[in-house]
Amino acid sequence: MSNEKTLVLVKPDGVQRGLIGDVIGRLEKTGLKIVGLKLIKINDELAGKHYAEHKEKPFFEGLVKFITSSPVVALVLEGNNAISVTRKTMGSTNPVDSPPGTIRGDFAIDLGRNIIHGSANETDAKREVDLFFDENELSQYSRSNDEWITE
Ligand code: DAT
Ligand code: MG
Repeated sequence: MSNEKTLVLVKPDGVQRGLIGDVIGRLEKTGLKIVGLKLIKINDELAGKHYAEHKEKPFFEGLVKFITSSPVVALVLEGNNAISVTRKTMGSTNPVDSPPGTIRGDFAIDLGRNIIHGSANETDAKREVDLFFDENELSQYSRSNDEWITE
């Protein structure tokens, strides 16, 4: 068990479809703490850096076009196992393989319109949080119910 930060994006499809509240609500209810939050339009440069690992993939161009097409909500979640808890709450990359009860399973039907991004591992999480947020945009605070969430 370790305290981690992870980057989440409500992608352009989630924003356009009015799912910001549902997506954030599900993540919030896990007990993870929101320590950064903003609505931004991703440009080509940021998209290229964010999706650098996919540069050579045939779907890269479409992915960048999609993620830059309309604003996203970027958030940083913090808590024990924040990365894996968020990935579990999101579901699988392809919504078709994502079970009911997961964000992608409940709200999406297409691989290229899968509503949400969440960092895949610790290295990616650190890189992605730094890419999207300045240090002064992140808040450190405690909640009155923290002891009812984490032992
Ligand atoms: P994830 O978003 O679950 O971390 P990923 O990092 O492998 O998945 O891919 C990033 C995004 O790219 C993914 O959310 C949707 C899109 N994508 C992945 N594989 C794809 C494919 N074969 N065809 C089209 N889009 C794809
Ligand atoms: Mg990924």
